[in-house]
Amino acid sequence: MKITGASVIVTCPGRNFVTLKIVTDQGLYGIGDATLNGRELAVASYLSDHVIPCLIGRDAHQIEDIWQYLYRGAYWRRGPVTMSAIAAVDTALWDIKAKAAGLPLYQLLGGRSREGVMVYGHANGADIAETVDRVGAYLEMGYKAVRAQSGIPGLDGVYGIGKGKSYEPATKGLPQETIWSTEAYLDFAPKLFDALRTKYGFAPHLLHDVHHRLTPIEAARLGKSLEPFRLFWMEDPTPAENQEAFRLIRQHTVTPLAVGEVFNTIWDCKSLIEEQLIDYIRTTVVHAGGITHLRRIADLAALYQVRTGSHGATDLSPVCMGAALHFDLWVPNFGVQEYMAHADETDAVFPHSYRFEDGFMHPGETPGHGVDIDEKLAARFPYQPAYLPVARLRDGTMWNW
Ligand code: GCO
Ligand code: MG
Repeated sequence: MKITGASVIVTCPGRNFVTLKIVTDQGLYGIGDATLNGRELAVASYLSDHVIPCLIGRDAHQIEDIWQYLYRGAYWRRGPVTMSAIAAVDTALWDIKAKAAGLPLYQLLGGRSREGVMVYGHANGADIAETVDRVGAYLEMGYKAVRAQSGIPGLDGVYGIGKGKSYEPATKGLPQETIWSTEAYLDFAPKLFDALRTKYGFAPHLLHDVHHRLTPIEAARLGKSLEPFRLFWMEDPTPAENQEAFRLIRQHTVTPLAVGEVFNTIWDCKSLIEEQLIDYIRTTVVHAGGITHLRRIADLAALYQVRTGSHGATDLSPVCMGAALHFDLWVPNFGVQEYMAHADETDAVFPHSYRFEDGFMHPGETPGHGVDIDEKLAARFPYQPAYLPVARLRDGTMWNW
C-alpha cells in the first residue's frame, strides 16, 4: 500500500491544533496529532518542508522502517519538534494499518488488557473551598481519580487555575507573565489536601501537579508533608533535565512521583526508570514519537514496575487522545490516563468514537484509532498565535512555569 500524499492541517477551534493526514493508493487514509503547544508552526513546517517529501511512494505498512528512517535519517535526533513530527507520521500509519485490518488499533497492539481506561479529571478553584466543591462535582460524574489545583492567597495566575471551571494554559497573543512564590505554595498545598481528605475520605484517588516549580529539597519537603493525605501521585515536583535530582526526593518521601509530559524519548527517562526514581511515566503519543516509541518506553518501565500515566491536557488533540486510549487499553503496566474534555468546537472538528462512562474511557470499536478530522470545518478556524505563560519570582527573576 503506497503513500500517495500527505498534508498538514492547522486549525484553531478554541485552541491551536496541528494534524497530519496521510493518504494511500488504496483510498485509506490515517491522521496523526502533531500539536506542540506554543510552537505549532515549527512542527507544521518540519512536516511539510522536510518529512512529507520523503514519505511519498513508501509502503504505508512499513511503520517501523519509516520511524527509523525519520529518526536516524535526520541525523539531528530527538527534541520536541522532531519527535512530535515523527509521532504524527507514526500515529497516522498505525491508523491506516488498523483500518486496513478492519480492527480497532488496540487489537493490533495485542488486544485489551482491561475493560476500560481509568482517567483523572481536573478540578481547579480560586481557593480551597471552591476546589473542594469542584472535586466533589467530578466524583459525582463518576470519576475515580481527580487532580486538585487551587489558587494561592496573594498569588495571581497560579498554574492550573482558569477563569471558569475549565483550564486552558495557552492565551492568545504573547506569553502572559505570572508570579510565583515557593514559600506561599509549600505552606498552602498540605492544607488543600487536608480539606479534601476530611471531606471525601481516602477512597478517591487524588493527584496534584507541582509543574516543575520546586528545587529537589523543596520537593522532598512537599512530598513528606503530603504523605498523610496519600496522594495517587505528585507530578513534576522539580525540572527533570537532571534525572539524578530525583534520587534526593526519593530518599525522603514515599509520596508517589509522576514525571514525563515534556519528555520526548526513552533517553529522557532512562535513569528515572532504571533507578526506580519515579512511579509513573507521563510520556504520551504526540510528544514521544508515537505509538511505536511509547511502547518502547512502557516496556522498559514495566521491567521496573513503573506504570504509565499519559499526559492528556486539552493541548493534545482528540487524535492524540484516541490513539492514547487504544494504547492504554492494551499496555500491561497501565496506571491512569489524564483526561480534560475538549471544547465543543474542537469535538466538532475531530469527530471521534471514544467516550467517557463512570470514570473510565473507552476508545470504541471503529477500525483505526477512531478519530477523524472534518477539514471543511477546520478551515473555518484559522491559526491564532497563542502561548503558554511564563513565571517570575516576586523579585523579577525568571522561574520555571
Ligand atoms: C498537565 C500539564 C499541562 C501542561 C500543558 C502544556 O499536567 O496536564 O502540566 O497543564 O502545562 O499541557 O502545554
Ligand atoms: Mg503536568
